[in-house]
Amino acid sequence: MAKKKTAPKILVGILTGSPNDLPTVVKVRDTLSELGIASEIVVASAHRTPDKVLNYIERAHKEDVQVLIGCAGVAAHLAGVIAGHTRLPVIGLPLSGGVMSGLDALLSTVQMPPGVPVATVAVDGAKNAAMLAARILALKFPEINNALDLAAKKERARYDQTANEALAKLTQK
Ligand code: AIR
Repeated sequence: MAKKKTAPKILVGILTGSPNDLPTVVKVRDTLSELGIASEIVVASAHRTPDKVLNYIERAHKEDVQVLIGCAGVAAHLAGVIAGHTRLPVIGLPLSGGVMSGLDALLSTVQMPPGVPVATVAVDGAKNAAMLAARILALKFPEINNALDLAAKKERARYDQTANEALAKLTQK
């Protein structure tokens, strides 16, 4: 009988404040999965569904999730609330939208009181939220460290090639 495939262990929990955030937030999950890291997205708001946020954190502790990412726009307190309820590393991803184009979310996420850190990435910095989570995980999981090495080599090759092509076009003129 064929062996049943077991689902990969979720290492990163990605929480986001609204279903409307998903077009940006899905890029966090996609970047993680390119590195072979399993994650899950949960829509839960620090203000609208605070019970859901707490329930997820409890489950994440039980299931040994290693890093949490809180994504939200406007009065973006989600990552901060998560950090208040866990000792896991928390990454904050402030999202644009609203009248202040993400500056409100950036300040709401980054300006945490001393003792309760949220590692905040740029507004809409989905890729860096994932890369930072991967770097944290690489301390414990050598295969993730290898995946990051490989990704860096590929990125370097892509960069050099694009630069060479752009310079070649200039000299043709
Ligand atoms: N939000 C939801 N609950 C608390 C906050 N800060 C954020 C969402 C979304 C923005 O409010 O993360 O970016 C607007 O949400 P909506 O659902 O009205 O589009």
